[in-house]
Amino acid sequence: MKVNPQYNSKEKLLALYNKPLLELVYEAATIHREYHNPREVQMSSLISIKTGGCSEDCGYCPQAARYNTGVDAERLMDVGMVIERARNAKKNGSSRLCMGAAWREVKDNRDFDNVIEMVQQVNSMGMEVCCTLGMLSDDQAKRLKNAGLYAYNHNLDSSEEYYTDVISTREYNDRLNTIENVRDAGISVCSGGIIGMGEKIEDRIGLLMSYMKMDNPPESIPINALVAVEGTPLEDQKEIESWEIIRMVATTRIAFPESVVRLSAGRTSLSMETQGMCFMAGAGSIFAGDKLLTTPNPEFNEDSEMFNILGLIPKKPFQDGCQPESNKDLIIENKKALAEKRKKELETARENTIKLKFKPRVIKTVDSSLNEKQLSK
Ligand code: SAM
Ligand code: DTB
Ligand code: SF4
Repeated sequence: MKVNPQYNSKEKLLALYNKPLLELVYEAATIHREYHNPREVQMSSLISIKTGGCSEDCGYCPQAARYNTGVDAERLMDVGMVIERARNAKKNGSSRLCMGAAWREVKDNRDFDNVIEMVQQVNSMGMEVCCTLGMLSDDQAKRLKNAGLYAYNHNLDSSEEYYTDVISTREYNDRLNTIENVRDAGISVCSGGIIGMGEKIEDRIGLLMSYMKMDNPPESIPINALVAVEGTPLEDQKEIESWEIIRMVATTRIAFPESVVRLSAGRTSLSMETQGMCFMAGAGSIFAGDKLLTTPNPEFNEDSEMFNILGLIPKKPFQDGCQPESNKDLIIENKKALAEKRKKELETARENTIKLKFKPRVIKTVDSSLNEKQLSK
């Protein structure tokens, strides 16, 4: 059951969200146990492979170039560094690696070729690879799939109505198109939202309704609590109450029984008890490691202690789907072949120039013995 037909309208979902809290949690916990192992929680690590300098105006985001948040624009991280971080994440128990880039959309350039290589290499380490790189064309989605990408994260973030209050540089429909391209390429869809941006409860329900309307809703639904960063338009937003995130997780759990509900940004402000209620209500994943993309997150050790106390176990990779194959990327291979051809042409040209410059000495001889005598003089 991908979507719960009992809650397929705005009104029904709103009534569910507003149910007495413990009844809501009980219902969510019951559904969770039917579809998932309640002790398993996936640890997923985030790497910001391209930080800051983004052209978009997302009101929550510290990486938008137009806000003064102290996040500097950096170049794409090199492949070796990403692999080193991935190894560390795996060693600490993460079974998924999510690589994030502060891009509006992916461009067909060298940076994207490097991302393709990152995907190939991390997949070969036996981790689920996820990327969040902004908008994607269908061809770009296919290239990522071919490289071995397991999931793509692209959040709708709020209801269509509230979206325009938070972002003006792109439309809700642009996001929906990318999700469709990802889906069509056969990549697992990870899409969710943020609560605590000043939206109404109806907007939280509106977000869920957008997924409800899809033929195939996301396999993963991250629920982020806003991390209000100084310098962004949402810097003064007050922190959500703990029961708001519990309600949102529980409602999402019940509405999409098969999806993995991800308790994402904002955990540093949540007590272990609140997080425990979220796991009880169906959260099946966290981001692990002391940093999200640019903001703080609990340390590995803290989470490991929480797992021990709550009796949770880290979920192994590929429990919900097969590991994709990593195939050679034709664009990169063609570029390499072309570069090799150019190199050879250059070498031949260089050799020819040398030959031209240093013409071999020609000795005119009458007979070879005379020639030898002349030479020995
Ligand atoms: N640039 C790409 C994009 O927008 O899709 C990928 C990176 S972007 C940082 C990924 C997601 O991070 C956003 O969609 C949003 O849900 C989340 N995010 C960004 N800033 C946040 C904040 N301050 N608090 C909570 N979530 C945030
Ligand atoms: C998601 O929904 N949350 C993560 C991940 N997907 C990419 C990102 C959270 C970012 C929080 C702000 C920051 O650290 O810059
Ligand atoms: Fe750019 Fe993504 Fe941040 Fe928006 S959320 S400003 S697109 S990095």
